[in-house]
Amino acid sequence: MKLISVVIPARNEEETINKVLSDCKKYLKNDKNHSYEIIVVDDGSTDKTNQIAKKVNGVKVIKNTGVHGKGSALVKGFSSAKGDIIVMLDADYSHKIEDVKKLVEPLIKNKNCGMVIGSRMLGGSDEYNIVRGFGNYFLTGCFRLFFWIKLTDALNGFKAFKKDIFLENKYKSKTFEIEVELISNALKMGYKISEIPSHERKRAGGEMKSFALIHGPKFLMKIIEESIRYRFKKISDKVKK
Ligand SMILES: Nc1nc2c(ncn2[C@@H]2O[C@H](COP(=O)(O)OP(=O)(O)OP(=O)(O)O)[C@@H](O)[C@H]2O)c(=O)[nH]1
Ligand SMILES: [Mg+2]
Repeated sequence: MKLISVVIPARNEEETINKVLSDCKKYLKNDKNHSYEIIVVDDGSTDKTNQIAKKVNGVKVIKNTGVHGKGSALVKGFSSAKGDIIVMLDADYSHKIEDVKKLVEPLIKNKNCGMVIGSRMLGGSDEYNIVRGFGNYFLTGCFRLFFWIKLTDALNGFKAFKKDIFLENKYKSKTFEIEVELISNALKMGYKISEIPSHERKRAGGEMKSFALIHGPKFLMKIIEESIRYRFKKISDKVKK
C-alpha cells in the first residue's frame, strides 16, 4: 500500500477550505489500495483558513514562515510530505478530488511516468474567460515549442508526481511559476509526463490570487529559462555517453 501526500496551498480560503477537506475525506480516506496524508500549507492568511483546517481530523496544517507565495508554500509542504507520490491541489474547490485516484494511477503502474497533470483542455473549465483561456493556451503552446513535448495544459495546479522530482532538485520559484520548474525537472530526470481529463469548477468562494498580467509574463520567462537548462542537460548527457 503506497502512501500518497496531498499538498494543498491555501491563502485566505476560509470560504472553500472546508469543502475541499470534506471531499478529501469522502473520496480518499476509504481507498483500499492506498493511504493518504493531507497537508494544508497556509501562509499569510488573514482570515480563518488556518483555524478551520486545524479543526478537521487527520489533516496536518503547516505554516510557511518564509517568503509568501504559492511556490514557496508548496515547497514547504513537499518537504514535510512522507509519501513517495505527491498530489498538489488548490484550496478553492476548483479541482475535482474524485479525480485524484486517476491522477495517481499512471505513476504507480508505469515506472517511466514521473508526473500526471489534470488537463482542463481535455476536461473543460468553468473558470476560463477569454484572457485566462487564451493565456493558458498560449503558454502551453510555448511549452510545447520550447520543450518539444505534447501537453495540453502544462500550468494547471492539479498535478501528481513522484517525490524524487522534488527531492533531487532545488526550487527557486516563489509563486505560481513553480509549475514550470516541476515539469522541467521531471523531464530533465528522463521521466514521461501524462495527462488525464479533469474538469475545473469555478472557485467556490473567496478571491483568485493569480493575475494574468502579473503571472503570465513570469510564466513565459520561466518557460524560456527552464527550457535552456533542459537543453543544456540533454546536450551534457549526450556528451557524457
Ligand atoms: N499558501 C499559499 N497559497 C497560495 C498563495 N497564493 C495562492 N495560493 C493558493 O494557490 C491556489 C491557487 O490559487 P488561485 O487563486 O485559485 O489561482 P489559480 O489561477 O486558480 O491557480 P492555478 O489553478 O494553480 O493556476 C489556491 O489554493 C490558493 O489559496 C500564497 O501566497 N500562499
Ligand atoms: Mg483557482
